[in-house]
Amino acid sequence: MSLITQEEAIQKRKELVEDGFTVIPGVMTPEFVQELREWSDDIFSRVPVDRKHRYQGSDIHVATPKRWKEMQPREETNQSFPDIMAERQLDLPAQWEVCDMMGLEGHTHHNSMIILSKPGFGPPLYWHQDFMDWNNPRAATPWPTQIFISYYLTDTNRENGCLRAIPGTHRKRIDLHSILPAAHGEEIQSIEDLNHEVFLDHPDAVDLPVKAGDLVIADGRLLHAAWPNQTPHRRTLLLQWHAVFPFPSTPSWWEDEIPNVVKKADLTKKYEGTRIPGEHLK
Ligand SMILES: O=C(O)CCC(=O)C(=O)O
Ligand SMILES: [Fe+2]
Repeated sequence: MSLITQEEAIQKRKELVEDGFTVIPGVMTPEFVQELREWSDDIFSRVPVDRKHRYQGSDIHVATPKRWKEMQPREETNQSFPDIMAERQLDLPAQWEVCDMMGLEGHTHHNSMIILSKPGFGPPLYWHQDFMDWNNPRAATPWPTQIFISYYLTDTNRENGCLRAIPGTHRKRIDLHSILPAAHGEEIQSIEDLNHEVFLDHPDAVDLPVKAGDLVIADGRLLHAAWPNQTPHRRTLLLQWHAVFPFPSTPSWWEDEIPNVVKKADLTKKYEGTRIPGEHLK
């Protein structure tokens, strides 16, 4: 039996397109979550977190062993290494079933995942969006082309630093966009004052508390942040990046209008990557 009905999958897809995120409950089994918790706790007992990653909590990149071989020669560090656990997450059948039912077509990934964590009493995560191709007309698609798929390994709530998001900001410019430095760069990482506006509450923000093992899917363009962890317990998140609907392909189920800038995109042109939204965010 499927985790969700086809009707629910279409509803989740609608949320992802319109709000920029959606949650599918119970995609990982409690046993797998437990196994991943032990795996990641062991890594955290050995790997110190660089101060520059204090707001993200950590930034540990784990590749599948196959991918690691292709990346040679590359030195293994405690922040970047191969592990079969990456493959087991990326290949999770229930995840692929849900993505297929949602009609997330043409997906590809780089055979790697990221361990992000928030230690007990860890600070908040600043508002940011993670999209890196804002000069490209693909930034203007009404459907996602880059998504992050994540699983929290504990139940999350406001107290232990759950995720927050501002619905619709993957496609609509708001006041915050004009004051935010590029995500995860030196400027935002060097902010010391937790009362700085990059950490402030926003009237349109919503909390996204989840259960351990729920699947969170979000558009890479979405503004999101996380509350501080006010408990002594670590709150870990495993995150995968996926590309979907390779530009300029249109989802087979798309029925709404397609913006001119997308329809008339010059596919021969190269666009310099940037994390700062420009004319494609209205
Ligand atoms: O910690 C979280 O809940 C979100 C992490 C995140 O969005 C990031 O590190 O880019
Ligand atoms: Fe993020």
